[in-house]
Amino acid sequence: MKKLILFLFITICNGAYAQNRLWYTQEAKAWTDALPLGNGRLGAMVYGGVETDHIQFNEETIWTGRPRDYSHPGAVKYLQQIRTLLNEGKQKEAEKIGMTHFMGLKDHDEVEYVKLRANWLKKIRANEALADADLDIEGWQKMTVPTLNGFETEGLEGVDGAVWFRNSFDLPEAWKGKKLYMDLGKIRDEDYTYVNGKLIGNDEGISKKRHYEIPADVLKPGKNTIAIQVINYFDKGGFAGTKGDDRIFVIYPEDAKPESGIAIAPQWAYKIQDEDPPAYPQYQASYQPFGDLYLQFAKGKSAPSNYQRDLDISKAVASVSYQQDGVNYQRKYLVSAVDQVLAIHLSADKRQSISFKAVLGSSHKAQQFMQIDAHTLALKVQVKDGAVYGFCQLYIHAPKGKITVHAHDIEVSNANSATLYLVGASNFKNYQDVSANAKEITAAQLANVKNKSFKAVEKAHIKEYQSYFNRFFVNLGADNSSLPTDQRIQNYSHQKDPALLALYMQYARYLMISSSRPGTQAANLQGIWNNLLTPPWGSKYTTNINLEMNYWPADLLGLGDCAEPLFSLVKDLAVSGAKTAKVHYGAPGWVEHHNTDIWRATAPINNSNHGIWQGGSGWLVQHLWEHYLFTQNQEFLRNTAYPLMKSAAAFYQYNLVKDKKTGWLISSPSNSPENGGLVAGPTMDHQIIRSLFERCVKASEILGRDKAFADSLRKLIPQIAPNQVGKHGQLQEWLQDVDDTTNTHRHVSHLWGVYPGNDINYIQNPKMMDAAKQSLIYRGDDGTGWSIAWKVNLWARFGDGDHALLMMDKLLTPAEGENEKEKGGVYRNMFDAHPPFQIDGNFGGAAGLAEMVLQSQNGSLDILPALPSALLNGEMRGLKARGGYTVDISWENGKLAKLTVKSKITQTCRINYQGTNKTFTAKAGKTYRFGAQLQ
Ligand code: FUC
Repeated sequence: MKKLILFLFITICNGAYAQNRLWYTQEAKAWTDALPLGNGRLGAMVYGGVETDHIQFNEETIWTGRPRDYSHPGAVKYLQQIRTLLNEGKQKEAEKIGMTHFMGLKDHDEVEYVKLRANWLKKIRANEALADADLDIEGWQKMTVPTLNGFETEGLEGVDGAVWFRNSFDLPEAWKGKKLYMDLGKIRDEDYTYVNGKLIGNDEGISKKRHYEIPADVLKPGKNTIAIQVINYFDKGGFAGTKGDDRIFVIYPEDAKPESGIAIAPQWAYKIQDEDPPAYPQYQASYQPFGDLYLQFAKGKSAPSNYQRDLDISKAVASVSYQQDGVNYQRKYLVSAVDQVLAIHLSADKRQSISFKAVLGSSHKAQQFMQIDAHTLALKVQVKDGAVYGFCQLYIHAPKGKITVHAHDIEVSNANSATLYLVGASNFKNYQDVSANAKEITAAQLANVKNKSFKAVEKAHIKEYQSYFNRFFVNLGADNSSLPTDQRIQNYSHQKDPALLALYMQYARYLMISSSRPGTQAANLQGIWNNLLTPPWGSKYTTNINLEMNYWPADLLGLGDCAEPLFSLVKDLAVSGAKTAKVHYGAPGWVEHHNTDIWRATAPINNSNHGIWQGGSGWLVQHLWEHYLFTQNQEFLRNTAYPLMKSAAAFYQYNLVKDKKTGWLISSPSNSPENGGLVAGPTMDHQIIRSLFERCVKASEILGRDKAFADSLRKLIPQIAPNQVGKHGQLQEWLQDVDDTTNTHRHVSHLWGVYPGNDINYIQNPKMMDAAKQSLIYRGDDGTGWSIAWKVNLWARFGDGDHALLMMDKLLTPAEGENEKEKGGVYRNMFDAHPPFQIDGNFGGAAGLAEMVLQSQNGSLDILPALPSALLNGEMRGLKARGGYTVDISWENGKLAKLTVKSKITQTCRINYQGTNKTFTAKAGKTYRFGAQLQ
């Protein structure tokens, strides 16, 4: 009997373990193979190499830039002119004025930059010695080109400036006296190309393929040298190849084709000439990596065996284990919120067999190492072109071992085990203040943790982490987790492995708990994980879909408190956005356009054809309203949500203008996010504004205040341009019926009203729902990661679970296909691929899976509103619903089996299960159980 209980216990534990586990039989090669850890503030990516382990780490406040004002003084003078031009149908002219006078201010003045750049260029061009034909290039470094993502991925991380590349070719006898051509593909950003010391070509532009003529008289018999000065002003630099199949790095005579030419050897010698170009003007700041910790071990005598690397998301602990030379090694990694530390523990089953060097490093050029004491090494990094520095301290405790702290590393020999504690902080206090003392902060963190055993740190960490994680449970059936996760993704189908969907859901929760906790910064485009100095889209906050999507699953999946950083971001934006409202629109209240960063930028950026979009503030504050609906926390509504909603509404109240043709109130100038250019009256804006006004009215009723304000909104609501059905049966994306049904743009902005909004639904406006669905059909099923995730939610709102599941399947396709070409899907570590990595898809997909099982936007608990027919059996426990409900649902054979409802407050509860209704008074805190027919 005892044995049976033990067996059952082990089976259950293993089952639960397997379900919440990502695991691999090899170390990470790419960054997107590495396993993410985080405590909301510190992030780490674990590669888990046997000989060299790499732990890349982040701290959420290390960004470029500085506290500053982003609004463009005088912009408001052009507002009317832009509106008039749009009214007259002169979009291009309106965009031109917008671009010159209405965009936010860049960090570093552009006019000044042009001068500085010209001077710098003059300086580096003055020295052509590195082009000399006979130059001795002994000692130059080597690089294989092309590098599609620039030379920064080949060891020149962070290098902006001038880099010389050298190579040579032998002139075939038969080509003597002929003029030749040389094709080099794309070069970022500018190049000066020499053959035998003579300049033969120069061009600038990252998308132009370089095709140069080599005059016959430049050539000589035998060896000819090529020297190219590559100038990279900012971001990626170097030979970027081509995306197509064109043959490049080839030389051929004028009368021949590239195919018959001679290939230039892919290995080039290079030398950095100057790394200090003038700072590039930027609209907004970028999130930065912090540093890298490498653990270097001696090469074993034999090859390692039984290698495993995993991440247990039920505990937020990663581990690596393997055997080598008769010893079993184990490594554990975690980032604790309790102790604010990245903790690593190395152990072995043979005494004194742990020896390694822990090397600290960073891609930031400005770095300073400090030997703190006999166990501790510190590293300070200064962000280039920015006010922020990061400071970290690595402490090692290694029983029975010898510890030596060197200039850049700590060496440990012959220890029984080793515990590494890495603490890190920056000087960032808030978006207006960078006066924190990171050295003192980290010293205090270290003093707190250093005398604790790894076991104690791990125990406290797991307990705290599980206080979030254990609030929700999901089981969707059959499980392929005996396969390593990368193979599991390759083999995925919802029939064979529906448990991968469950893992995807829990993984999103894991990512949220790890990247967004009360008191931290909001999860950015990459959560808190980033290894690049110039990450895609600055790894900042895009507010025309991405930031909002990050928080779709928060309340729904029991992590409402993890949305606190979003709310505090909104609070800050309301301050900086009030300035933008005034300076750009002469309006009260506050406005946020389509992007923000850690300094709380709110002015339009990038380009007037999509940067002037007024909807950011209106959309963001609805997250606060929804949080109130989910939690029924009146104090939150009174003190936090409503004041921010009200001031966001005040902006639109002032800023809506009467459309001459229709008489409706419209939003102008604006944009249907990133589609169709600058316009007057995009549908999405009106849905957002109408919903915001309605919700403000409700909030004022609940709170019993601001009656006059609510009345003024009430009057405006019916005047706002309504949703319209167009000639193709679609929901119009714009005021005019101009939708192109072949347009498969990734943004589905006009469907905001269906999801995440509720401006359109089957109860109030079924015809409009049909039109919205038609629009989605026209848009198609493909897209970037987040676009697919949005469509999962939309199909769930349309009640079509099978289509929603089809979209989930797409979200789970491997991002890396043949030919290294990436597409929307998942990487091996289950990060969402836009591509590249963008975390929104992870969050949006998880929300979509919940929408299939429970919806609550229409005043009732809608049970299994979009259950895919293929997900026959399953269970979700701990789902949250508007009204303050916690709901557990299980289903069998596609039908409801058990339902449990618990309400936070006493209220009338309506349940709707596929047409069967139940209404009763739910008492606060009492649990109600129902069977298959809601009986
Ligand atoms: C918006 C989207 C892009 C990307 C970027 C971060 O601009 O249109 O697809 O997600 O944000």
